[in-house]
Amino acid sequence: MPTLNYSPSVQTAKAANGALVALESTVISHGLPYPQNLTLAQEMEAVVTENGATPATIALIDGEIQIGLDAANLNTLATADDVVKVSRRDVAAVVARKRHGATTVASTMLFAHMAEIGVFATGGIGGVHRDSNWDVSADLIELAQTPVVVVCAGAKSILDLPATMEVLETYGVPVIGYQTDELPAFFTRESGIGLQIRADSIQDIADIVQTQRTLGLKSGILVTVPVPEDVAMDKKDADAAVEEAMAAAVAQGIHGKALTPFLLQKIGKLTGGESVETNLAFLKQNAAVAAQIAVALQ
Ligand code: PSU
Ligand code: MN
Repeated sequence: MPTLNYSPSVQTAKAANGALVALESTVISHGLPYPQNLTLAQEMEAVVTENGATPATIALIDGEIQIGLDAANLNTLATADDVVKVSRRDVAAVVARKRHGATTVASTMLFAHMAEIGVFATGGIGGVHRDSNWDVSADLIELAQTPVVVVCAGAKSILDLPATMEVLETYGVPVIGYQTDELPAFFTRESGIGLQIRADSIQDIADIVQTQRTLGLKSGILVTVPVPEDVAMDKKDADAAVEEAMAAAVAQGIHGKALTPFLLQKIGKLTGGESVETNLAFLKQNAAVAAQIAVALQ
C-alpha cells in the first residue's frame, strides 16, 4: 500500500469509525476562479461537518497523497499555478516527481477507496464530450471499477449526455436520481433524459448502496441531485453559453484535459459569473447530501 497522509481530523474520525466524505481538488484548482475556489473549499468542508460527517479533501502535495488538507495546503491548491490536474493516468508521474496535483473525480475515487472512504461529493462528473473522437472521461471508467458513491449534480451540459448515460449503463453503474426522475444537467435541473432509479429519501439511497456492497458489486454508484430551483440557470441561457464556449474551444484547438477547465471558465465569462454562482450552490448542496448518506450508512 502507498503511504496515505491523513489530516488530524480525518485520522480521529477514522479511529472512531465516524462518517467521512471525500472531496475532490480539481474543482478548486481548475474548476473555479480565485478567490471563490478557496471559499468554496472551506464552505464544502463546513457543510459536511454541519451534516454530521468529517470532510476529507484529497490532493497530492509535493507528491504526497493527502487525505484531508490543512489550511496551507488548501491555499496552495487555490492559488498555485503549478498544480497538475491529476486523473488516474497522471497519478504515478506526479507522485514520483513530488509535484502538486489536484485530483479529478476519477483519482479522488481511487484514493478515497484506498483510504476506505465510501462517499464522495463533487459538482459534476466528466463524460463523453460532444463531437469528439474518443474524448471519454476517465471518471466513467473509474465509476465502473471503484466502489465509491459519487454525489453530483449530474453531468455538465457541455457533454454528450445520452452517450454518457450509455457508457454508464454498459459499465454497470447505477445512476440514482435524488428526488428526480430525470438526469440533472449541472447548471439546469432538467436534461430530458429519464433515469431508471429514483430515490426520495436518504435512507432509500443508503439501502441501495448497502445492498450493492452486500452483493459484492464492485462498481461505483452515481447519485444525482438537481441544482436548487432558485439558482438553476435558464436552460436557454445555459445552452447558448455552452454552444458558444464549445465553438471557442474548437477555434482555439483546445482538447484533452484542458477542455473541461476551458469550457467552465469560458461559460463563467459568457454568463457574467452566473454559472459560477450556480456551480457553488450545488457543490454545497451535494456536500450536504453526501454527508447525510455517509451518516445513514454508519
Ligand atoms: N465539477 C465541477 N468542476 C470541475 C470538475 C467537476 O463543478 O472542474 C472536474 C472534475 O474534477 C472532473 C473533471 O473529474 O472536471 C473532468 O475532467 P475531464 O472531462 O477532463 O475528465
Ligand atoms: Mn477528456
